[in-house]
Amino acid sequence: MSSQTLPADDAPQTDGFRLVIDALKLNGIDTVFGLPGIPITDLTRKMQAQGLRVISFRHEQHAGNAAAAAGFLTQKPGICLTVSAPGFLNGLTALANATVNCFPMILISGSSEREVVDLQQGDYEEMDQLAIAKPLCKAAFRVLHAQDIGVGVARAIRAALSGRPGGVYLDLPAKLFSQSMDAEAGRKSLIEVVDPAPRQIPAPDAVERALALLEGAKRPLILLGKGAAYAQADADIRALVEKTGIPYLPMSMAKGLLPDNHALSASAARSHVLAEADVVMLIGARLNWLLSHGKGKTWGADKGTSNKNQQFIQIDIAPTEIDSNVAIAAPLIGDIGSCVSALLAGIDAKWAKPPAEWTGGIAERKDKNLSKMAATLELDPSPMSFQSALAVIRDQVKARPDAIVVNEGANTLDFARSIVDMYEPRKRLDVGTWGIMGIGMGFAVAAAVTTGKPVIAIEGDSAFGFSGMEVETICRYNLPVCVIVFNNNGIYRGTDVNLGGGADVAPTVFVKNARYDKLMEAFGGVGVHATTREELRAALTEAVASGKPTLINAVIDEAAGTESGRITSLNPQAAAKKK
Ligand code: ADP
Ligand code: TZD
Ligand code: MG
Repeated sequence: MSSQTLPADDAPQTDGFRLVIDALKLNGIDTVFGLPGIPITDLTRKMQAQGLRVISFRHEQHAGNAAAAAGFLTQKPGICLTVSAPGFLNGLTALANATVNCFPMILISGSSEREVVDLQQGDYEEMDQLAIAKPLCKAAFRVLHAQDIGVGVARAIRAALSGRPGGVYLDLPAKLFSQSMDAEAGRKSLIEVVDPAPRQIPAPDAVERALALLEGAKRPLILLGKGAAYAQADADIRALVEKTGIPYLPMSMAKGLLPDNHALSASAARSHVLAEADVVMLIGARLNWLLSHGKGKTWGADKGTSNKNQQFIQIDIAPTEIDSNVAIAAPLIGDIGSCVSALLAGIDAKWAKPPAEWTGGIAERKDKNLSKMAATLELDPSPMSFQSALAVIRDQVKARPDAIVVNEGANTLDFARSIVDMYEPRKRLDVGTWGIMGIGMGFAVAAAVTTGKPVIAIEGDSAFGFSGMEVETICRYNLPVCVIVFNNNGIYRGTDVNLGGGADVAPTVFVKNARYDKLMEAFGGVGVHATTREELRAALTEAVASGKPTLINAVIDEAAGTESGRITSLNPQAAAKKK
């Protein structure tokens, strides 16, 4: 234990440690995800002493991912705390990813002595962290004096939450923590941030423009993105869909905003509605690669062009997002809650629902595709296919719609996204805008810690490997997480061969028949080796009911996957084709 103790509540002097903790607590932060070491070891102890929950990880990237997920789920910035240089860099990927995903988080890193770092004299873990973080996040701040801690924390919180949410870096040099100051002056220096994410009310003429376009549509479509999930305007978004009668498509993390079995969900007719819609209203979704940039065949147009018969309404808090890929006829700039309620105010009983030709056509395609899918899900091949294993998880999520699903991998991701229906908002966390591997265990820990609900992490075997050691963290905090590793012996599949013919296996292939379940057992959790779907069903049902940390090694046909899952076409093709 440290010899130092925190200044007591009635002590005449306070210090940097105490002020950092008080500033966070004053702003409603109750949990910190991190990894101790010089110069923040004592800070983590003192945080715990002061009633903050400190979740200590095995690698900073996963602490950072946990902070990002906590930010998305709670609309409070998730806090990740790391040591200097290498710890900071390990957390930085998560900070950049949070920023790309528009999740609010603050990476707080201790740093080495400024005087030494700036003269490059070779300090312990020397690095100009502020300069490195700056281009990778929304904002970056450094606090040099104890009396500025309150301002530094307040600015970080505001920067993370206001406007488009994102990642913020806060640099706390080692010397700051032991600086002392008058306790009363210290208390007065702290800032409780008032209205950290101010509502941004859309302009009335922008609302009218959007309503006019929507009302004139013959084949309207609403597209919900993870910004809509983040905004927590669930009831109004549902009312907008239901009152207008407009079919909607959820992006992966917007699934469950309305239940996936909702009559107006067009998910099972995705390619039809994207290509045929005449007016598309985007709510918290960017027209990036995940939506083919609003162009080409997906949208019923020629390659590289937009569909001349299609117009867009876009609701977003970031004005510069508009026209980023195709022309937006009706931008609606503001926070989603305010924008959607303004639209609702303009929709009365006289609102004409979309023509039956449009909705009927969608329903027909949905029925056809859903019954095709149902037939596939009934099959029970041996070894299990992605679909047969996911059918089991689909049933479990239906039975426990409050469970949170975490999902990463390639085939494991793509199949799970379309097979596992979600019923409640913000219950699905996945690889997000970058399609990044490694979020799995960090997101799972955050979901369990912030909600207390069961977590089901559906993981490709490669994807799991990026954060696998955090099963110890899951066991240590006894979190209700069930990890299901879709073990197909490799990246995409386990059947590739070494093109050079040597003894090494192909770069995408792993040790055959690995037993990931033993990893969980090593730390006292429950490990299950499941080769049939009845074994999988029994283990998953038991895991969710018991809340015990569990890892199910689900053996999947190693030949079943496709290269890069559903984004095969993004692989560069050799210019010289084989004859
Ligand atoms: P998806 O990947 O699900 O399509 P994106 O991450 O591409 O979603 O888009 C999310 C969008 O939501 C971003 O452009 C972001 O600016 C926007 N956004 C996030 N929060 C809000 C909010 N509260 N109000 C309005 N827009 C928001
Ligand atoms: N590294 C990082 C950080 N992110 C990535 N997306 C990749 C590498 C590349 N990659 C993918 O895009 S998916 C994937 C990798 C390595 C793993 C796919 O294998 P899996 O899933 O076992 O997780 P399936 O079910 O076998 O397809
Ligand atoms: Mg795999």
